[in-house]
Amino acid sequence: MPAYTLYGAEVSYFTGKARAYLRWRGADFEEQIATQQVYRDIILPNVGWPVIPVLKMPDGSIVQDTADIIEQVEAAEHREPPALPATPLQRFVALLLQLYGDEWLTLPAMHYRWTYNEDWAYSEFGALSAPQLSRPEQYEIGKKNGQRFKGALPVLGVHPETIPGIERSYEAFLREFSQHLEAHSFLLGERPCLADFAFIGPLYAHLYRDPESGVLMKRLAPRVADWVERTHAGDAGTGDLAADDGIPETLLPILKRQMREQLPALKATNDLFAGWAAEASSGDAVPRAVGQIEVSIEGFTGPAAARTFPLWRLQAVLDAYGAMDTDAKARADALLASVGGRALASFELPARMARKDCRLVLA
Ligand SMILES: N[C@@H](CCC(=O)N[C@@H](CS)C(=O)NCC(=O)O)C(=O)O
Repeated sequence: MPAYTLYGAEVSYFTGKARAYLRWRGADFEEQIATQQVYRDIILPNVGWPVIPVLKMPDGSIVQDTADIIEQVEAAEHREPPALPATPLQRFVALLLQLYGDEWLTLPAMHYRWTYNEDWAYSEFGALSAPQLSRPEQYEIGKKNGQRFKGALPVLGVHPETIPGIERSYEAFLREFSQHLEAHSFLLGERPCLADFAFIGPLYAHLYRDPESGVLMKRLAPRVADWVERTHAGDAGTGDLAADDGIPETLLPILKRQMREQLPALKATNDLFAGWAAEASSGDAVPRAVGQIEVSIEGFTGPAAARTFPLWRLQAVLDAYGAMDTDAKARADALLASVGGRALASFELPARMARKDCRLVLA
């Protein structure tokens, strides 16, 4: 019997991230589709809320959240090279790109799926949750389940007012990533790392595999489609990360885009989170959102929920920054200054968070 079981789905953003990582790691795993039964018998009793992917470890324990999955498998497998870069600046940038892949590229991924691939997505959702039913019955079930995900669009900031900005930004991102891939096989050099697995989240299931989105990616950025295929297959690459803890120059446009678009949203969320945290106590469950913010993408502005989970991913980034010695911090500061991210160096979360029973709590 394989050591690990990944419960997930081909259509799922974060299952793609976990799958690409497990393949690259060479972990002995099998994947089981998260049918209605799996949700009822495995996910809900162990996690407490309906979410994929979850991983069953060799000792039978269940892990939810892809960052925890990667961390726990890394600790159990003891293999080289590590998924999280060992050197300080690359580690920081990998976590920063994880924050971008997990919590910002959700906007184009979800927009293109639900605007251009809606019926297809319903059929896929139905087929995975009830494989025994007929296609029309699956479509009806898929429509019911899919509504929950489509309903996330306004929460994320996808509205008629922001859609032109989301599309402009995504197309520019594809150009920037293509230019990077002309020089390097993966994000931080010639082998994949955490940042690549995080980018697989949006760029595989939604933006490559959803039919209309896949046509767009292959037309505008065949190199990105090729990177998706390699990374999702678990390709080990042909070399190592950039030498001397370096950050490839060709990544700077992507980091600039992140600082321009995502950092203001994090800052606005953090201000609301501070208001909530001032009244809360250690151990309190952190709400999934703490009010409403505005997001602004390529000059198109609209409302979004002030989601707290991105602050949790940000906490990992800030911890990596805080752990740097003077030399690494100076290099990180120079990098941040060159990408318009100075504000990140002095970013302070009002309170620390932790995860308890698969939920965020105040530490
Ligand atoms: N932070 C989680 C996110 C997992 C997630 O959002 N999964 C989606 C499917 S790809 C889901 O099941 N969402 C249900 C929900 O958020 O209520 C991770 O990294 O694993």
